[in-house]
Amino acid sequence: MRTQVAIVGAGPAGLLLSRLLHVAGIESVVLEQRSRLYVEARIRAGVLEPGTVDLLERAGVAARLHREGLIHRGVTLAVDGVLLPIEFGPLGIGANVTIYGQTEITRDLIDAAVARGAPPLFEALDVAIHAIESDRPFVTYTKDGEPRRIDCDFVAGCDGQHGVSHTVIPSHLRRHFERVYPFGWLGIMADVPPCHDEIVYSSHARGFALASMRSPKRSRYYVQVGLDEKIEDWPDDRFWAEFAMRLGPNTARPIATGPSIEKSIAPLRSSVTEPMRHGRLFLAGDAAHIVPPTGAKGLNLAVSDVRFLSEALTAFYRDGATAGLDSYSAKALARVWKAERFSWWLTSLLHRFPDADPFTRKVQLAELDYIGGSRAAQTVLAENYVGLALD
Ligand code: FAS
Ligand code: PHB
Repeated sequence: MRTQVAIVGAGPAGLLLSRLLHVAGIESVVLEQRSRLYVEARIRAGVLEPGTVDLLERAGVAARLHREGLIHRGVTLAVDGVLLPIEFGPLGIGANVTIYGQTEITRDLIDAAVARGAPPLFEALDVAIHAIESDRPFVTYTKDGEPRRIDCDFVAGCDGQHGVSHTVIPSHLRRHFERVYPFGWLGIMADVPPCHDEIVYSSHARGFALASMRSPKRSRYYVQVGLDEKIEDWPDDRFWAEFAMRLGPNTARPIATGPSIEKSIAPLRSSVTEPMRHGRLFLAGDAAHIVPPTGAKGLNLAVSDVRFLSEALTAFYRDGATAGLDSYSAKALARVWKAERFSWWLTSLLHRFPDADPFTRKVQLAELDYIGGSRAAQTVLAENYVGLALD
């Protein structure tokens, strides 16, 4: 088989890139190791920056998002139960965020790919990327036990944090930066009305908690847990009690409890692999960078990488221009590192670090108190939260 761009990974990065290339008249093939059922069942992000919504509109897959997505004009911090609303408009931040699950974006993109007769190649195993330093790269894989090969012009590594594409960059040219946090997030999904009309990030002496949602009838909640904790340590009753304690009595009063329909623990880390391009291989999304979900940046960074890469590939095929391809890594990384900083800062501010001394908690409380009284500090937080300009 031959195509113009071979894409490894059918997460939001790979699926959206394939869609945007199609809109520009460029052929691509998406290779995915998992089944369609598995990919569509994964529960992950929920907060979309305006730039993400804009690109999904350009891709022609935003109709359901506009019907079902929730517009949020602010975000709320809670400090030991005391609420600190941060409204974007009064701070001069004209943008809003949209609440719409990553699961739904994945479904919308797969449906669009199937509708155009170009579904991802699911259950494509043993993907290997070859000859990226030549102008004739190719990808091999196994499908239904049969070895297969795709010849292409470019390879997009969109295979996430456990993918293989970043390993194809020669190790002496690859730089890896990482920060692992001494805690994780236990997340639940429950078909109960959200306890608050905005997202609440709660910093509490017992630990961090997050109140989010997917719809007026479906809530998405998280509590910080230790790295040694297991899902079986957290029956629903224990989660609901701990979640209420960490939000504080006022915010917790409207909590409607109910059975969890999903419950999982995710570790937190920050990491970046540089460069995001080598020869004919381009990395996008979690394949190149991971952020702790505190700043709601993971999915949005994947989308901004895809914006830059799709524009660069479109310019190449339209008029042979290579400037976008040559500047892709530096341009994407400039935005990635700003989001890495914001996500690290908000994680460090809101979580209880197991080895922290009392001084550390006092400094956290002082910074939160400062944010509460400073328009400038709230503007900085809001500007980063809604997403920095895509210049
Ligand atoms: P993805 O990981 O989504 O997709 C990569 C795809 O590549 C997967 O389908 C995988 O099966 C496939 N793949 C991997 N190796 C392959 C191989 N060798 N061959 C073929 N296919 C291969 N972000 C937020 O903003 N908010 C959140 O709350 C949030 N929660 C998260 C919870 C978890 C458990 C995880 C892991 C991430 C979370 N994220 C969150 C971040 C997440 O949303 C990512 O940023 C987003 O999925 C990035 O999309 P992709 O880059 O497409 O990577
Ligand atoms: C979510 O709704 O899953 C969510 C919201 C905000 C975050 C992380 C996750 O920062």
